[in-house]
Amino acid sequence: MSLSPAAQRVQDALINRGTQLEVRELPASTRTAAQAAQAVGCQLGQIVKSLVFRGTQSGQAVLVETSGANRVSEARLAEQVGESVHMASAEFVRQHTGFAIGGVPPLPHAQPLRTYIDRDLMGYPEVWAAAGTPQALFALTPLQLVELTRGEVIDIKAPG
Ligand code: 5CA
Repeated sequence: MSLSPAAQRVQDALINRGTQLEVRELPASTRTAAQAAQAVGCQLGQIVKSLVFRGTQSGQAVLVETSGANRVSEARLAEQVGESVHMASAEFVRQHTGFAIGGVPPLPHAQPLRTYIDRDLMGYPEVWAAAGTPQALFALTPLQLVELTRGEVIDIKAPG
């Protein structure tokens, strides 16, 4: 079945990186982590949220791959990045990733993004990430997520 253009861009990147990972476009919305988990029948924690933050001073984009069950601690992220950070605007997200919020994938991006990965994701055999649109996802192992994003695995969740 043919994919929408944004989902196809993700599928092409996965092929180009030498994987056999397969993008699936679903009939249901996967715009939020909860919807995504319901659509594929996995735990909320297995959904990969690709969240973009912006360095307050530098303006640099930082990508955080977070478990769907967690909130990102901006304080912990700031420690890693070396400056305070805040959630990026929808426009900034599109500019730096090439995708709209709700479908931002771990790759490919309009510009290379410094990437951190929530350590909690490493505890699952399989996780699901957005694939370019609010109805597209793909499954991968946490190790594949690390390899594909060249991200750094850190403790990033907000306590509580
Ligand atoms: N497809 C789903 C599951 S993979 C997905 O993309 N979820 S997500 O969590 O990665 O992307 C949605 C996130 O975008 C929200 O959790 C929220 O942090 C962020 N967001 C939503 N609206 C805005 C907005 N207007 N400006 C900035 N960030 C936003």
